Amino acid sequence: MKILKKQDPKIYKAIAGELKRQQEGMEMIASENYVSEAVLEAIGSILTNKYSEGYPGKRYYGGQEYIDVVESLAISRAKELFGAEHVNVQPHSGAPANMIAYSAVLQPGDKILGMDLSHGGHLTHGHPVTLSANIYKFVGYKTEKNGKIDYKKLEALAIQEKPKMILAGFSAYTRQLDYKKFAAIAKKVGAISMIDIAHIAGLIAGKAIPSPVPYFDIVTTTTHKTLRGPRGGMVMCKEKYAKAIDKATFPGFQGGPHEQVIAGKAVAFGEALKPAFAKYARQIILNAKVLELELKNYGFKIMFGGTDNHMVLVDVFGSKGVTGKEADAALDKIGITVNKNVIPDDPRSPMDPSGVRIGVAAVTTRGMKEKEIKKIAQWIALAIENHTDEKILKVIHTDVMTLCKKFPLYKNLNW
Ligand code: DSN
Repeated sequence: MKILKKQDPKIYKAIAGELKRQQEGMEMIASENYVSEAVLEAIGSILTNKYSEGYPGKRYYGGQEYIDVVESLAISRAKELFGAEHVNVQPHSGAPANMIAYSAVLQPGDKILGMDLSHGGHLTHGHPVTLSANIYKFVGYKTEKNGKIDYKKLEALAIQEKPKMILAGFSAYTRQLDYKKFAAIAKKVGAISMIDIAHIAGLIAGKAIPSPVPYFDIVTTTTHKTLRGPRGGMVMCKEKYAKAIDKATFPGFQGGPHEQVIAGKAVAFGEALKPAFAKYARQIILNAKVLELELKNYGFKIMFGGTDNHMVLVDVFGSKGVTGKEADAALDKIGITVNKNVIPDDPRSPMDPSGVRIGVAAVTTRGMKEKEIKKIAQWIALAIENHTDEKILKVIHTDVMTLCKKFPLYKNLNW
């Protein structure tokens, strides 16, 4: 970054500061990860200069011979990775991918059954503050006391509400969904089935958990969470919906695709097709289970009864009388970044909820395994229990930084 450093030292300094923060701290926000140096090179490339509205072989502007290679590779690798019939790699991120999917197959006012946000769903699955909730009518389903979805209840709700779409997927739910049951309910009521796999796409690609792709009409995802690609989105679907999805993406919702990011997606998909990625995905599951069990031992209530994926949702207020905001701040001080999060039907506000969400994908990318996760759980417990004791927090912070130094990031990056 020699040129940037000279030309715009303020921006350079902020980027260098962020790199140091990422290297010295422990990233445990469940939706974050570290891309490879090859992905960084692709997204920082001159592909950013090109406009390429349309699709490979059918573009509106000239000069697409190399762009078409990049986008075609991204599509074919995604198809191979997920076994999808059709893939659109142009969505800029997860929220656009969901809006594209809704608008491809629904009319304004149509009804969608989606998971309630406080039970682990996502803002774009029907929260009233979103544009999609202004256009479509969302009805929320919830989890039970045991943390599972009652599929009989979901079926009864679907029969009563007659939705046009049944939407599965989440951003803070931690259990394995029964894909076949979702698909069967959708079929029974004549609804389109859609699943948002943004959080678990890497686990599915790495075959660490089952794939929903064969069962659902439409599958949306981001590419930057467990999948470990650049910040972006993607829509997969059955051939039957291919034309509608492509049309809804461009010209329906977006203009020119970001081909430098699409190149980064292609590189990341190439990485995910290698055996090392499956190993990483399996290690995520092992690490998350250790985190769950260790935190339980330290007296924390783990929501939904535990985890089957890469994250845990912890009721810190119910367990220790410390609010989500206080716990988040204390963990920040020791160099462990998490996010405060609502728990099902949280009586507290989203700005200071009862829980924190903790994910292990990024630390797994760094190479941390069960032994390190046990240490991390101990530090998390100590920091939350002593969240007002600056001295203790400082000592733990030193330990966190020492561990991070043993698992360096970006060894070849010459910044
Ligand atoms: N912000 C992402 C997450 O943290 O889950 C989802 O949009």
